Order: sequence, then C-alpha cells, then structure tokens
Amino acid sequence: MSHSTDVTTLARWMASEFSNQAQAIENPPLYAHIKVCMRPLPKDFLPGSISLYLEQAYAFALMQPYRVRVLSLKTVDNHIEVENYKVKDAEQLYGASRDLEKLAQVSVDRVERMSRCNFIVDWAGASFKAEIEPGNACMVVRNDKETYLDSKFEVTSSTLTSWDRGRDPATDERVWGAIAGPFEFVKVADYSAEISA
Ligand code: CYC
Repeated sequence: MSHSTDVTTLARWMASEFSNQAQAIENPPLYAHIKVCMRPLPKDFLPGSISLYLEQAYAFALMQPYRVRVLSLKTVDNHIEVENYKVKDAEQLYGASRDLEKLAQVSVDRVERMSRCNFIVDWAGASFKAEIEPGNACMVVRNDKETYLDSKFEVTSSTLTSWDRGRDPATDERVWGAIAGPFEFVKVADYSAEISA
C-alpha cells in the first residue's frame, strides 16, 4: 500500500521505459507506437525532490525524441506535485534516457521550469492519479495555434496511462491530442533501483 505523499514509490514506479505497442497494433490509425522513458537523475539534482529525465519518442526513432523534459517530484501539503522543466540544447542529450554517460551531462543549469504546468498527484487506492493544476494556464503553441494543456496520467507498479490534449482557450475545443482515449503504456524496463531512498 502507498499513500498520497509517498514520493519515493511514485518515483520508483515512474522510473521506467514504457511502451504502448499492444495499443498501437490494435489501433494503428489512432495510436502510434510510442516509448516513454524516464530515468532517475542524481539525488538532489533539484533540492528536496526526486528528478527524472524524460524522453518521449516514436518507437522507430528513439534517438530523435519529440519531447524531452525533466520532471521533479516532491511533497506539497498533503499530496505530491510534479514540476515540468524544459531542457536547453536537448538535441545534445538525445538518447540519454538509455545511456548513463549521456545522462551525466544533464546539469541543473540546463533546465528551465515551465510555470503553471505542474501536476497534482494523489494516491487512489491502487494507483497514483495526476491532473494538471487548475487554471488552464499551461500554454502550448502547436501549428501556430495557442492552446492550453488538459492532461492527466495514472501510474501503477506496471503501467502508465496518459492523456494530453491541447484546447482552444476561447472555446475549450480539442485542438490536438488523442481523440479515442488515453495512451496505454506497459513497463518494458525498470530503473527503480537507481533511485536512492
Ligand atoms: C505536452 N505533456 C505536454 C505538456 C505537459 C505534458 C506538461 C505541456 C508542456 C510541455 O510541453 O512540457 C505532460 N505528458 C506529460 C506527462 C506525461 C505525459 C507528465 C507522463 C509521463 O505523457 N502526450 C501523451 C502521449 C503523446 C503526448 C504519450 C501523444 C503523441 O500523453 C505528446 N505532450 C505531447 C505533445 C505535447 C505534450 C506532442 C505538446 C508539446 C509541444 O508541442 O510543445
């Protein structure tokens, strides 16, 4: 059993490579085969939190991830928050989620906080459930269109379910992101041993 401030368990469960291969095979037009790889950064990379380096990539192009971020997990009041950081010159780090020598080059001066893009996380009995913070203020420009992020994810010991959508600030209509439901990922590699308690 876990609880709503158990950052270590959440970090251990997230510290993995995840694949949605089964979903992509079942539903080729709707879901590409994607890998999400989250690798622990050194303890106190950002003080008072557990940080993970994240790469999201099409399975056929793992060395050209389409999204590179650092996630920082910490306890706030009676829940967990996940902060979202951009990474400067991320191209030089491509592949670092599967290469510890490259991972060592991820330094704190390269990361830049994306404000208003925090997730609020609670223990839900058998999983952690996360939702983007209220306010519709995590802005994403895609194809020259400004959107706000509507996002949630759920983590168990063996799965990651995530659903990111961009919405029009005036109408709340979906502009980008999956239409048929969340991405369903299964753990294919486990890096939890790299997290020090
Ligand atoms: C955007 N995804 C975002 C943003 C956040 C997350 C905070 C907006 C700010 C940013 O660009 O960082 C957060 N997404 C998450 C988190 C997870 C996650 C914490 C759990 C690990 O998945 N999103 C998905 C699919 C994939 C996807 C796996 C569908 C193809 O859930 C992609 N997320 C995606 C894209 C963007 C995004 C394409 C917009 C990035 C951009 O265009 O700049």
